[in-house]
Amino acid sequence: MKIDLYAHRLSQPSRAVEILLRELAIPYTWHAVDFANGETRQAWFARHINAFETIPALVVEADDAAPETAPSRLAESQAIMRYLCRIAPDREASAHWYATDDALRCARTDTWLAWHHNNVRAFDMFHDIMNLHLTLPMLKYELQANKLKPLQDGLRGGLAQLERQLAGQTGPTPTLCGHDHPDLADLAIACELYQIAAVGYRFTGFAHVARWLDTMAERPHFRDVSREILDQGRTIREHSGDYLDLASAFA
Ligand SMILES: N[C@@H](CCC(=O)N[C@@H](CS)C(=O)NCC(=O)O)C(=O)O
Repeated sequence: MKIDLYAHRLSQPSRAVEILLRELAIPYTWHAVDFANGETRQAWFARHINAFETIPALVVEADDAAPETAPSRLAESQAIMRYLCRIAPDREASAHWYATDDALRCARTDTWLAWHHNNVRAFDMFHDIMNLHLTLPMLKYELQANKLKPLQDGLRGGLAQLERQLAGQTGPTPTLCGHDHPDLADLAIACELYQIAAVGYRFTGFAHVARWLDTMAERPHFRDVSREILDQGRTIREHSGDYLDLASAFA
């Protein structure tokens, strides 16, 4: 099987898919898509890779496919991740991430994956952080107050729910569903929150979330795939100064 991943390392869902490919030891070819400059909206991408015009996207060719068979094109990170867990040759590893033969365990993971859209991803503030970083100093206060603050306020509700969930788990490794190994929900949500942790936001008011995120970020594949977002975060931090409210936003 030949797998091509179209992605970018500054994209949260792209990183989740790439980290999973590595965790499952599935070989893949990586293609950088310059989404910030509109590459996903170019005709070639929409026509041949993903009609939704987003990354990550996966193109899969079976080894025994007839020459006239078109490769499968997959979109949406959560669908892609579930697919990868279903086809991974290493069944033991994939069962940790998404236990395809345990309906109840999958339902619990799916619950948090679905929750993630409205409670974490919906308050993605990275675009506005980039805007703040690139804009004129005189506009920074305005952007912080009008754009970033409402997102920070919204995210706090999601962080409080995550905190309650993680506080209720008793295992040695903090995971959302209480297993001793993270699953797809841990991965998707951690990649999303790490995007702003890289800029320097600290979740000091949510101690269990902070510890869980640190534990996820220590995983070697997570660390390797997240290097670029860490560098980008550092650059933003060094140039944006106090405007970001790094210390107290989630205190
Ligand atoms: N729900 C989608 C979200 C994908 C998404 O928003 N990708 C962004 C990058 S993080 C993108 O491709 N944006 C390109 C654009 O909007 O033009 C998923 O999980 O795959």
